[in-house]
Amino acid sequence: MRLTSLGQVPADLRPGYDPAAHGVGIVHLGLGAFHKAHQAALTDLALASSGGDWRILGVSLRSPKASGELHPQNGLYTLIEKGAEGTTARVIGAIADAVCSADDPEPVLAAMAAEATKIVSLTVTEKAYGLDRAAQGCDPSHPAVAADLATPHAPQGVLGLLTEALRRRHEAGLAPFTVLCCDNLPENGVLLRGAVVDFARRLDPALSEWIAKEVAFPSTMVDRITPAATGATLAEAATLLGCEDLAAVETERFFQWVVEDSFPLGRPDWEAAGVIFTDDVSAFEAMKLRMLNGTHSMLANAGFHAGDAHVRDVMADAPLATLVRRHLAAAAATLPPIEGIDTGAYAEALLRRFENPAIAHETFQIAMDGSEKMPQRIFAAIPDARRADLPVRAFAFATAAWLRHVSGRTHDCAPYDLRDPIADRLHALAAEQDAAGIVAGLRRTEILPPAVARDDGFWSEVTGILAPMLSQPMTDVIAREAARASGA
Ligand code: CS2
Repeated sequence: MRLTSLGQVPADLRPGYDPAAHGVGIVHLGLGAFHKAHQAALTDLALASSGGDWRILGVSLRSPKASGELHPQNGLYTLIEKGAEGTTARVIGAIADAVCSADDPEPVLAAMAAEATKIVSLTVTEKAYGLDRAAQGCDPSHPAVAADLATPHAPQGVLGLLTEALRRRHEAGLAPFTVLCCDNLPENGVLLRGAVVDFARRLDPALSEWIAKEVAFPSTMVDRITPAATGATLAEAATLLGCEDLAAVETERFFQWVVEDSFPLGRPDWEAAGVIFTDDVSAFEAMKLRMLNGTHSMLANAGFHAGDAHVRDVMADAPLATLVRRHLAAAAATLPPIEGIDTGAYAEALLRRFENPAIAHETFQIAMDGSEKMPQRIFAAIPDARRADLPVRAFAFATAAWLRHVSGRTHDCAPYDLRDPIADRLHALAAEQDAAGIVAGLRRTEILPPAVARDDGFWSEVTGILAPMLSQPMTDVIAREAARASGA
């Protein structure tokens, strides 16, 4: 029997409110495990504490998998929270229904344009937006952006859906919804605002001006380590519930959500769930991107090739764990101070989170989409390090490890797919080149900020680290680097 109603759920796992008594006020684009473990779970707590019509219509953009799992369960799913101190679980009632916009964008647009919708939130991954980061606009060569510019009334992509829904509201004389970008991008609200305004300008300058003037795009920092659900996750949920739950998700117990408080049409009482509201998220965002995500990218690219399948395995691999600590310290040193935050304590907490024995977070998963992740996680820290006269070795190592991954070399590991939106370009740049050739090729791309591309000293360090990574066992390169980092 499959989970379809709360009547099947043991009393101690049910939400602390009656979901049916609350209407939908949020449309969420990007119905992945992260949304279910983070924004939906925290909205669930806010509903239990303070009520309101804040349930969520979840939208899968491309693959109908997530919506196909949740729709037959009436949006219900089990959230399993795991830490060294044990496991807790509860069923989330915040998602009212789930649909897939690739099947038919019309119901999604209708929901976004409905007066009851006050917020459209997004976790679609960095690559889905079609951003031109340097110009703070949209990238018209991105496949979804190009398609939606050609058929703006039947959009499939993020910018197309947001713009068409906002157009409909404007035409109907309705106030715009708040757009809440929850992806790991620096100043994510500002970036998304620039992209939507630019996209709309290409179709309708008056609409673009209205969006620029009237639509709120608060920036947010989101954090919760959430691996993709596995068969083991579903089996655990079935044992807890006594029925089948194909949409169950597992995550760590920790979460953090820092949000700029700019919601003209209101929002759930997220404070009640522990969300932090602030006027300026950017310092928190930089800390999280450079320390958590930057270290994640380094350890994933290096660890995958050293035979560490999961982050917890990396932490048990002493030389690589030394490089994890070095990277956290190097990243912390590039950050401006944040009132009330001790980056040393944050680094210690991250080490414990990475070690979490109950979470099997795959290094291969984190290594995906490096071209979209490296700029804000690694490259952005380099000019700050240079300005403060700090060493850049940790960032050079992280960059070399990414280039090793991109190179496709398999002299010491099994063959793997390079998963990246520009995998073909990266493959052409890196396959069959020596370290100097790969570095020269990368320096000619737009992936690097110009100041970093020009930094000869940095690239000579990267080349020196990458050369042995292309022919020697990664474990040997890591062992030598760890010895150097510990001053041995
Ligand atoms: C990870 C993130 O997959 C990745 O690239 O670095 O998903 C990370 O687990 C989250 O940002 C944690 O909040």
